[in-house]
Amino acid sequence: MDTEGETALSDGRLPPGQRMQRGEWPVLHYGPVPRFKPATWDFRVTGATADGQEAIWFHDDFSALPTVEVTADFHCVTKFTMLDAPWRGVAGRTILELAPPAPDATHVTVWAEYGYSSNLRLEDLLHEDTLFATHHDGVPLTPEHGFPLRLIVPHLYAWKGPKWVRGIEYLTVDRRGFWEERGYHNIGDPWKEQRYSYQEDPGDGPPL
Ligand SMILES: Nc1nc2c(c(=O)[nH]1)N[C@H]1C(S)=C(S)[C@@H](COP(=O)(O)O)O[C@H]1N2
Ligand SMILES: [Mo]
Repeated sequence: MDTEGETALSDGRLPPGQRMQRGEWPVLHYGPVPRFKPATWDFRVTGATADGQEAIWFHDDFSALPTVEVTADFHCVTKFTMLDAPWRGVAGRTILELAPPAPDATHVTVWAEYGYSSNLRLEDLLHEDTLFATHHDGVPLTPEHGFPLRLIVPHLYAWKGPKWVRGIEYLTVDRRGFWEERGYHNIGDPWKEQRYSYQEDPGDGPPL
């Protein structure tokens, strides 16, 4: 595509400091790619739930939940942006409705294989574009992109979307996740260019 066309296409859609990704969708994560084991896979909702009980879905049950389709931009803190990524999966708000939080819950930790985690405000999970994605571009996610399930939070940097996600934990006090405790911003809004924890304002996150 010529430069002018690309500028028109991305006009107003590239957050500050981001550039458009050309070609292949990069694979970025810390550690190895886990192997999916359908017999033992589950998705758990723990922590401050409304009824004090854990909710658990095994893979077949999770696959039967209602799905949504979302087309959204994907912003990685390493500065690449992918426009119009087509996802399918279970809306964040569906999980919140089926396994609601206690009234005093304010945040969640999203847990993935090997202990990777990220923290979000409840409203980030309720955002209309947030989904637990099973498919990208009409086909199941590949193992390296998070099969069988990953979170997508389009309005935040992509590290806020764990691949190989296994559950959420409701929190009554915010707690930093994996990258948030290693120097990345607790909120991670790309439009405010909230990349690093040293940019946090008071109230943006728990003390480091
Ligand atoms: N489990 C897990 N999920 C993860 C990560 C990770 O290290 N582990 N990295 C995050 C980061 S920094 C980005 S940019 C996206 C990259 O997703 P992709 O590899 O599908 O492009 O995954 C996010 N989810
Ligand atoms: Mo990233």
